[in-house]
Amino acid sequence: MPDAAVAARSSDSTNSGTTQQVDVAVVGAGFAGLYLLHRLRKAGFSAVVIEEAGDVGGTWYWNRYPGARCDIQTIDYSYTFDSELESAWQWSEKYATQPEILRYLGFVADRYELRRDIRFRTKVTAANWDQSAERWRLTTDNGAGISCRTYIMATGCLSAPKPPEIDGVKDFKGEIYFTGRWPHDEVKLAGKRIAVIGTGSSGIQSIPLLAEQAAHLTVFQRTPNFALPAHNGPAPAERRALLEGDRTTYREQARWSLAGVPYPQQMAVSWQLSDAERRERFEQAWATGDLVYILTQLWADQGVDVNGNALLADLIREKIRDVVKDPETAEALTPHDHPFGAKRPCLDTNYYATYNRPNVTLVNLRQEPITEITASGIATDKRNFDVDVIVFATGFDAMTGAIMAVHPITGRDGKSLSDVWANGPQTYLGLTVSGFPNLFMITGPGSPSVLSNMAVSIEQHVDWVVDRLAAMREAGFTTIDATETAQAGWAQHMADCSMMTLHRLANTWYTGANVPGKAQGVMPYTGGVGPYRSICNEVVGRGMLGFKLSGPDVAEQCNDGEVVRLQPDVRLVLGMLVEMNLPQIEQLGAQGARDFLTEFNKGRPAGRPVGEVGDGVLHGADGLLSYRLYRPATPGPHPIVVYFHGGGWVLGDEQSDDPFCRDICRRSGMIVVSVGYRHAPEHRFPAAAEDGYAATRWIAEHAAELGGKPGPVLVAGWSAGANIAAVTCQLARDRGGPQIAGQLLICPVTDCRFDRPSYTDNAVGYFLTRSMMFWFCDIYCSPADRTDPRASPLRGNLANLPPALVATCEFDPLRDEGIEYAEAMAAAGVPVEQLQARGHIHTSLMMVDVVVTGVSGRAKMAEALRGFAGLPRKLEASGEEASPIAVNAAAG
Ligand code: N01
Repeated sequence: MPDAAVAARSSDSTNSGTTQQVDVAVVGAGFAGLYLLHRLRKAGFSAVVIEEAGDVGGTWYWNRYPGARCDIQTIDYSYTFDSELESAWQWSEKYATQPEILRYLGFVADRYELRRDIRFRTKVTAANWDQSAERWRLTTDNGAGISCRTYIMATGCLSAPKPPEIDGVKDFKGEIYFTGRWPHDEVKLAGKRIAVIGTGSSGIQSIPLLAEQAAHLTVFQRTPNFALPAHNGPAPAERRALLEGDRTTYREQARWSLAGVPYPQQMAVSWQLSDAERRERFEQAWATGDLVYILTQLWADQGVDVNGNALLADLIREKIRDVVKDPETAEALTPHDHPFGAKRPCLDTNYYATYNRPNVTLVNLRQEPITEITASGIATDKRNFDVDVIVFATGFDAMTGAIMAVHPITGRDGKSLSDVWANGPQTYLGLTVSGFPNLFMITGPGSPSVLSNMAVSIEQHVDWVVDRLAAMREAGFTTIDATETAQAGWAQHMADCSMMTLHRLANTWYTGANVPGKAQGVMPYTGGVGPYRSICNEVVGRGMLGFKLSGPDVAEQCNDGEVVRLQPDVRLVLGMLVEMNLPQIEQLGAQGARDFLTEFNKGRPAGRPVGEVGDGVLHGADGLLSYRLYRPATPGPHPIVVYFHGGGWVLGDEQSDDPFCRDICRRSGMIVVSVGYRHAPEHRFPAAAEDGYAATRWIAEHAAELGGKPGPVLVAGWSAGANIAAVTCQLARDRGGPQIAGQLLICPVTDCRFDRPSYTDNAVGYFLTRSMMFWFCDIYCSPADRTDPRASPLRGNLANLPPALVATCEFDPLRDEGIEYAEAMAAAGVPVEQLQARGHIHTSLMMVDVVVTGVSGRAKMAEALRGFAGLPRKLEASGEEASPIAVNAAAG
């Protein structure tokens, strides 16, 4: 239906008695509610919007404090659903002011004649699901109740202001204002003594303007925040040209980006850049004045690795010290308690410089907490501050406040949403809650929401919901409810995602920490806007996976399951591999496959620096073999780990697992010697196995020359390399040495058979395929050789082997034989630890600085190696929490 026709048509709601009957009721007439109403009408649904305010605008209606602006560039913070609307409105500034954004939303409401279906100055006082009628019954504080098939919360994430939580507020005789509920009439502040409590975005935006008017401004700061200069002005011409040059591509890139703004994934990692290069990137970002840019574009590890993040945070701290003249004030304003970006950073105009004004005082509440508010001002445990005005910039009960606390919502079987969410919000996709049929949330907890450009996330949610409602109507379904399995799976996926970024390391409103007594946990989805969009699409593509659909005249439909079982970064990697349309390795021939692997490995992040990397040759079973040695930066001698690379006995060499060898060297504080053993088909079984054994013996005998600690060595390997490591342990036991203190087997081949369930479950789709393993085994050894324990160590004698850590991955054809080997060794009396990596694939643990969720697994491996060597399991100051190809994001 053309937009003009939609505008001319109002929703066809009816009043039966005192109840308004509609298909859909929406709470909130902000960015989300307005677009929702437009889309619902266009799809032919009758709809009403209930809005507490006197007009449209949502957050931009209420937050009228001096200095209120958006901090995502306005050309990105706009509706994109109608190109005519885009052409009809020109933003005047890079970051529009609150009045301009409110005018824009009013313009949108007028253009599509939305106001006539909005009930202003009305609050929903209760919402109950009526099971027999399969409708929501709403009561309101102003006019008729509402009966609707579908109830949608477009309430915004930051719309329920937090109470002051300070005693004595009622005693204060002066004026009190909340930034989140700023009066509509002019507030006269000139010449007054003003106090501001709070230094989040609202405080930081308002403080410079309040200081210009005040006789004196006193800022009460509990936690300093990172703020970056906005460099506001006209919308940057370059960005505008980019948008106007190809609007469709620009908008589409935003939709598939990580933060909802079209910036690419940054690939360079901090340790590949020199100090000067990092500073240059930083200064350029500082001059750009763009939050998303500085949050995502400096280096790939800035948002996911504490060390990579600290490099950036230090540069920002330097800037604060440069601007603020009084060193004590500068120090008080400098954040040290959270990684940059883990708490929502702010964009400012003259914020830090404001503290150089003679009429501004900063009170550090960490040193002198507020004890009470008195009739004349604010008392700390050290001083009294007499003021005329107190501005509370103390924030919101974010994400859940407006949905849960504003009115009781009662779902199926009388379940209350407050009870269901007592320990934190439970949702499926951040859109729905199991047991609350036909209830949707726009940008709810569990969706990218505040970690994204809200405009992009709102449009995606609205489109998804309205498209589903239309499809249900088409198919005759009248109710939709998420299953508990799907919801629990989403909670797991959320938890997995939260391990990829640093948000979990800060006490913020993202985690509920700002509200006393609120359940704690990262509430927004940290996996990124594009990945989230693809998951929502996948749910639809898989027959509304995780939803129960029913209707009076159709059979119930329920494709139950979890939409994402892979770790989030593994899912991204597999997606990228699919897009690369890689050849089937087993069809390339051995040399073709080797060439392919060499090329492929060029694209991965280089490993991190270690103390020294050196190459040499050693004696194998039948001649010289190359090796590469990785030495820690710490003083030696260090225990030695003999390492065997993966590659199905056919591919790879002593350098092909380079990032992993570096990582394990750094984490364990041990020398790693990676051995270039002989490969099939040139050298078939048992060449690789015998080389493994001979190399281990040679390294043990030459430990001192290699700078290592004489005595037992350790062995480790991945895939076919883990097969060689396992075989080496058996041969060393049977052939009188060398002494091996422990074995680390990562996704080992232990039995050359292909009939275990993991071979069937994971036959294709997870990089290592069943047919690839067939091919490797065929090249390496004949069927008759496969019963030899040097090919299939599971068939050997497992008693008296060195202690082992066996790591297996859930989505790996080799999973079951690895677990079986661990269990069989344990049954034979060998001390065995297992690491079963949930949601991982065969290559996950090797993909250093790509699969961030593999970090904890590698940390455990290093600990186990240290334990085998008789060292304390934790290496002092092992530091990094690994990094890239992941996400950090911003909000708007
Ligand atoms: O709220 P906040 P906000 N005693 O929670 C302090 C968005 N936004 O309204 O950190 C003393 O960030 C509290 O201290 P602490 C944006 O997403 C966007 O500023 O809890 N102090 C903190 O300093 C933003 O993140 C724009 O220790 C108390 C401050 O009050 C979100 O809204 C503009 C206290 C609250 O900061 C919220 O921002 C504005 C107490 N009892 C907002 N209680 C844009 O530019 C709290 N504090 C788009």
